[in-house]
Amino acid sequence: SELLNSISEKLQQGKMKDVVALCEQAVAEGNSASDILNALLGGMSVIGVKFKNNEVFVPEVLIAARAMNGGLNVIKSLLVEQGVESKGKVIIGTVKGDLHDIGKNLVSMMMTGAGFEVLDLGVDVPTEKYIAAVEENNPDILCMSALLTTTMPNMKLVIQALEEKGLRDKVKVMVGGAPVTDRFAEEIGADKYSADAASAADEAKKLVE
Ligand code: B1M
Repeated sequence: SELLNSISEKLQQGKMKDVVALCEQAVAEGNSASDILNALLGGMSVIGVKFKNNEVFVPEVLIAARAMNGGLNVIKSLLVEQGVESKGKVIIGTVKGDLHDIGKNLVSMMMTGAGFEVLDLGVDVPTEKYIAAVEENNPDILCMSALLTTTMPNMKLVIQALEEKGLRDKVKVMVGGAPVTDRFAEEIGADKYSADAASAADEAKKLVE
């Protein structure tokens, strides 16, 4: 629809206020959360291609990402139909050196929607912070996100630190992010790789069953 197209376009222009207002309008007009999400993701993927081709640069991508997170916040409550009883506890964060948070935020929302209690450690999370959070909160699952080939190896460092602290068999480890693969997950000793936020939430449910 025209409204969903303009969400995508305003996102590409980095107009956060417009994106938020249009998303609110879309919700009010009865559009589904997944249609609105697809409009947001579509806009972000245009930006991703332009970024790769050097047609836009970090500042433009950053304001587009802000608009994306603004739109996500509007549909959050729709994505998250309240799970009554807690399925378990999840800790999530983007690894050290990595500032990408959109995918992580989406995974966090889907996990919440699936009934998990989610503790989000944010971005650029050092190994010690993951370890301290696991020690303090005793989660069922630890989720790590990485969007850069240069920060992916930090996932392995966290798993090694869990092993060294004798915590590895107390928590399931899930990993994801654009450059991460099933094979990489296996290599570093993670329990599960997920390609997207919805399947991450499904896999999380299976892991705690
Ligand atoms: Co950056 N960036 N970026 N960037 N950026 C990428 C990732 C890149 C692929 C663009 C490109 O060149 N084509 C490239 C990485 C190349 C590589 O390593 N192979 C790149 C680069 C190079 C950089 C900088 C180095 C650029 C520079 O400064 N020269 C720099 C690094 C900064 C840093 O982190 N230290 C940088 C900076 C930025 C911004 C800050 C400007 C901004 C981030 C803002 C923010 O997040 N708040 C940004 C953005 C937005 C992108 C792109 C355009 C979009 C990423 C995104 O949000 N996608 C991206 C291009 C692309 O991916 N095509 C790019 C939408 C999101 C929903 O998808 O995050 O993949 P994604 O999440 C998915 C799945 O992967 C999965 O579920 C999600 C939803 O289905 N998933 C998980 C994610 N995490 C999971 C965890 C799980 C499970 C599933 O745990 C269980």
